Amino acid sequence: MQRRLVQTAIPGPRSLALQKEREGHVSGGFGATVPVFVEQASGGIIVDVDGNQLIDLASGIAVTSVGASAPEVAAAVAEQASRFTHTCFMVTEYEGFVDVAKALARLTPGDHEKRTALFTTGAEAVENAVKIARAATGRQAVVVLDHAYHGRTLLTMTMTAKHVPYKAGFGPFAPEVYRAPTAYPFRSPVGPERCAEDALARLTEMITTQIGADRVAAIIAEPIQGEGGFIVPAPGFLKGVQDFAREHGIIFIADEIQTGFARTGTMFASEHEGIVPDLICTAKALGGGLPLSAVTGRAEIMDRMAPGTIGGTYAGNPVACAAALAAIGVIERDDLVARASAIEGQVLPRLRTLAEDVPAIGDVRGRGAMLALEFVVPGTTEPDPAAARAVAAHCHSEGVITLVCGTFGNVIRLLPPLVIEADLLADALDVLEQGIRELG
Ligand code: PLZ
Repeated sequence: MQRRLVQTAIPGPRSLALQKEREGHVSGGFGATVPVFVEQASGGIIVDVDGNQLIDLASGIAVTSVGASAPEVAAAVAEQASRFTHTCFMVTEYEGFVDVAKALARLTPGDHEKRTALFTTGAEAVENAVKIARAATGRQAVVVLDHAYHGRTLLTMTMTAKHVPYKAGFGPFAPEVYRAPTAYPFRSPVGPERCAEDALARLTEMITTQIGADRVAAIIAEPIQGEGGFIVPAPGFLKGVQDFAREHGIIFIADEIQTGFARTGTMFASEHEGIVPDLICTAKALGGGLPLSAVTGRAEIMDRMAPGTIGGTYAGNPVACAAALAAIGVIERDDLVARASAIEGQVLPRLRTLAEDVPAIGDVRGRGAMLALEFVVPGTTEPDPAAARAVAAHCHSEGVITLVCGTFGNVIRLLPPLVIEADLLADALDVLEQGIRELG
């Protein structure tokens, strides 16, 4: 049984010393949510260099769904590394790459014929999905949504909505990226009931009148918006977007980098929306902690690409592929889809009850093990980022790792490893609840 243990201040003296050393060597451009240095991590616990045991409600931002040192992943990595660490798939090939492609064809939504291209990071998958959509359609425009997050590279940063910290100072941005409305029920100008139809009408009007649908290569959407605030789109919105895309020969891309691989209580969050994306971007949990990303899509789109037109030195690295196959094996064997639903069942009702008591909680939302609280000035919908920061700070000092997100910085998000023990999660929720009640 794992348990939380806080035996020094957080960060403790050894972390503080390392932090000081870091400051002299590491670019100041990196933040640190909880400035502790890690010794070891597994299941739902991260052990720091001062011997504190912190409960992990972040999973390294939705990566370590099977835990940060799953024995199956560790063994597969060691076995592959002892045979070869790298060849470059564009030079000489290896089976792991093909096996991951096969697994993605089987697991992603839709039973059409699929092909996969592997890369390394999430941003790289999104960049390549855009390249593929442009090449396949001969069109240039890319439509992204309000509150979107797609990465930090030049193109994906352009596609990302939020100015600070992702874009400020980093322009000029990539051309031919257009932002359309999203269906954010809590902040819908017409209320949650009419949110989907209203947002869809504005999106289609914007595309038709400002871009021209016949110029659009792709519309890309996160089926639950992650960094933007764990926004679950109003029911029917994404289906409407997909139908519009189909009608106009636009490729519909789902960015499932954060939502994929059991996280939301289905293998992919697109399933909740009844959509079958033409292309789907995955990363994060795919690699079981190693850097691996993918674009999986309709064979007729993916095969338009001539040999040599996409790739990368490390694209689909063999050690990362071995880790991915092991992680997927654990997700399926241990039915982590059901585990994510069980986490929702444990957490969501408790957060909803809490929200009835605490007027600073404006909204409780999410699916599976991707859940969030949005903080507002009581009695209004005005975002209260200070409240979210205060709750997170309380959690951190008590040994619970929580992340803040959202366009307005006022959302606390919960992303535990899917293998977290129920008692450990309950303890983390006690700490969270205490921090929220102390807001007064
Ligand atoms: N698309 C939906 O969530 C990464 C970013 C954290 P990379 N999200 C965490 C940060 O502050 O950098 C993400 C995502 C979605 C794309 C990405 C990008 O994935 O692997 O970070 O490039």
